[in-house]
Amino acid sequence: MGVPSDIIVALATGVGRAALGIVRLSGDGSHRLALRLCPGLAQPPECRRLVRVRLVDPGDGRGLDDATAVFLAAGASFTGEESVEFTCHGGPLLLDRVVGACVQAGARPALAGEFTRRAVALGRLDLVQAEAVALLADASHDAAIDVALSALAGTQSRRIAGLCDVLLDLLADWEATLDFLEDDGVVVDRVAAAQTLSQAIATMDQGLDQARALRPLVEGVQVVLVGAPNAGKSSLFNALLEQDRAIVRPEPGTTRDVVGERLPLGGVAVTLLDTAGLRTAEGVEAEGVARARDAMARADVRVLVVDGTDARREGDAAALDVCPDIVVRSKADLWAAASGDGDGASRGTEGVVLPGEGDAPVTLACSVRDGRGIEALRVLLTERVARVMRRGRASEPLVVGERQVAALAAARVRAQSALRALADGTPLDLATTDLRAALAHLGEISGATVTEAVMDRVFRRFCVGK
Ligand SMILES: Nc1nc2c(ncn2[C@@H]2O[C@H](COP(=O)(O)OP(=O)(O)OP(=O)(O)O)[C@@H](O)[C@H]2O)c(=O)[nH]1
Ligand SMILES: [Mg+2]
Repeated sequence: MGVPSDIIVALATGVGRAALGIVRLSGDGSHRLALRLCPGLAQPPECRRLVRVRLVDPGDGRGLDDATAVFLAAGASFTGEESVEFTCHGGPLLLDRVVGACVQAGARPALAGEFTRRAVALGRLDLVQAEAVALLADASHDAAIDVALSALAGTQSRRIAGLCDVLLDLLADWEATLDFLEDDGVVVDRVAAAQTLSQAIATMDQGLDQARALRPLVEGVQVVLVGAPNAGKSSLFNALLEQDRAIVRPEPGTTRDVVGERLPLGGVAVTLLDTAGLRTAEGVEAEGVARARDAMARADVRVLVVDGTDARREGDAAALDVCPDIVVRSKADLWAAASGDGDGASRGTEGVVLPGEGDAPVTLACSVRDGRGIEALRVLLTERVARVMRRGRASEPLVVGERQVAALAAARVRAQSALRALADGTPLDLATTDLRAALAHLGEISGATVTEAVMDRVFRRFCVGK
């Protein structure tokens, strides 16, 4: 990672009408460049001191804004580079003009996440902390903010470093044995090493479990509607959203892709997903079914929709290989009216919730025609979503987000393989190779061993100005 030196500029605050907007410059020479927009300043003011400035366009001398400025020295700014921050009035057009004037004076518009990337390149932050910065901007729940702040303070990085230390100590022992000592008859205490490695793997397992529980808090809760074709999934999707979002047709196989929409439930912004009907299919429909299964595997709450008018078992959980949290028996207006008796769910106009035992799913009768059961379903979903959120809150994460989880999972696979080699009595150099690979994967988490391509992927998700 080379140290970048050109001057970048961007609006650091949100686009749109606001009281104030911050324009940020970073790079060698940014103080000198900023002075060209501040004819009232003969030289850079004292660092970190807020000064009032009249900003002018250095090209034609026209006034841009009455603003304030802070000059930051290299080593004392967010990026670690010489930086300037102008706090201007908040009009989008005005801020555009200030950014444009900086560009005219020689700055380059920053790429997404480029300020944070520079902070990482200069060692001000590691990749875990950089991702925490993005999480702070994207947080849709206050628990996500707590997680991000603790990561930014370095808690998570220290835990990863602790894990690396344990593996590094083992590696040092093993390599020393391989290089010098084995010939002299000195051998590694495989039992003690296996114990240490088992503990490290247990820490990794705990970290992966925590990350799983935390995921909905960080990325949002997903509720998926699944079931056989024509069961009434899209109709229910529309009824819950109270809008005509998904196509509903009498013929089975209408929905071909996963359709997602935001649904607020008890103060949590949930993503509700409608999916293709599950059946053996070919071509584009088979792709739809694969996507439905994928969405189901990732979802936090699974609702199985069963056509209540259909007495056959093809739409059941077992037949469809679905493990639902809630089962909706749809089209209650048809089967309840026709049968007149049926089970408890068929009586009255309100859907009756049949309580699930233990982990057994709760069953609910619904109709989008007369609205029965829809409110009861909403209440039930709200309760399930709250349960998912509670589970995540308890955790103190080792890793957060898909990228870090993948790296930790990969580290665990190699650590496990090293443990097997130790137990099997396999030559130590094989276990050493595995341990080195496990360490490299742990290094990916903090960014010590990532490629530029991975960095590109991480920072592409940031907004410009971060
Ligand atoms: N009477 C009645 N008809 C319903 C109800 N819900 C859905 N339907 C009808 O059932 C048919 C299928 O509904 P959809 O919502 O498209 O079913 P789906 O599960 O999304 O179907 P696919 O996308 O093909 O898997 C349509 O003709 C709907 O009008 C209901 O509560 N009452
Ligand atoms: Mg559908």
